[in-house]
Amino acid sequence: MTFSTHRRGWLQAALAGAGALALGACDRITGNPKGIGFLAGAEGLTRRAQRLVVDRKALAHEFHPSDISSDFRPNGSIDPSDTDYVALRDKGFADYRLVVDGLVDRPLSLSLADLRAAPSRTQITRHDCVEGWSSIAKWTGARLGPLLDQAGVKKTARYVVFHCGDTLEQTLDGSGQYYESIDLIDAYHPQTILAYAMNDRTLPVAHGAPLRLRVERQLGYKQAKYIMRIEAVADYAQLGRGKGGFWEDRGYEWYAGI
Ligand SMILES: Nc1nc2c(c(=O)[nH]1)N[C@H]1C(S)=C(S)[C@@H](COP(=O)(O)O)O[C@H]1N2
Ligand SMILES: [Mo]
Repeated sequence: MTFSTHRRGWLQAALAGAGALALGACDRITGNPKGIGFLAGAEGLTRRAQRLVVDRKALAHEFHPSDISSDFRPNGSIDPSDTDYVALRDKGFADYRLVVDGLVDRPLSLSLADLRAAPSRTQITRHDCVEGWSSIAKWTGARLGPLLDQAGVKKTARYVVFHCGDTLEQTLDGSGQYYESIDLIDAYHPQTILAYAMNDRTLPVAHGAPLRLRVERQLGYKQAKYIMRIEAVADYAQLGRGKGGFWEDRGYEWYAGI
């Protein structure tokens, strides 16, 4: 399966989903003959569907260096005590490998040097936590899209899951390990990066060293820190408690788009 065929596949799936949404919107505006005329036509539906997909692809606002917060607070896990993580950290992450596997043709195991050599992006963006605070920082990292292409994501994959190195809640069944998931539209968004630097310095442990996600059209809890493994999946129901992320398993929305 080549990437371009695959890409068409998920775009078509996204368009079909958006088309269904457009029908819902069409129902709601009955009484507006002009609206019905526009939306009921196949061409109108396609146009509206395309607009919804285009919205998901829009860039998050990028700020000026003078906007960078001097006091970006770390949140959630800030110093993981998990044995495997501590062992990596104590060696300055020299033995770190990012695993990319699951529904891929070519599983990857990447060192930090590999990640730093991969296609990258730098962006100054605002992080919005559901707790009601925001901070602005400059992030540099490897773009997720090209890495997924390198691995060859299979057509059956619909999400990518980020398995993290920290346990945020002690539970008997291990479901307290942090994880997150995003769909392929967010995964291939140009501002979606695996950040290894923050404000031009190596990413600090408190903010997710050695690698954390920046998925700029989503809220704070989607920004997985301490990423150890990225798994392409068809469904996230089998993971954790089945809701697609640590906080989703505890009641937060899976789709945290902003
Ligand atoms: N692995 C992991 N990722 C995580 C968290 C966490 O506890 N563990 N907390 C999330 C939440 S709620 C927020 S707001 C951000 C905080 O990122 P920061 O520490 O850089 O501020 O990380 C998110 N990603
Ligand atoms: Mo958050």
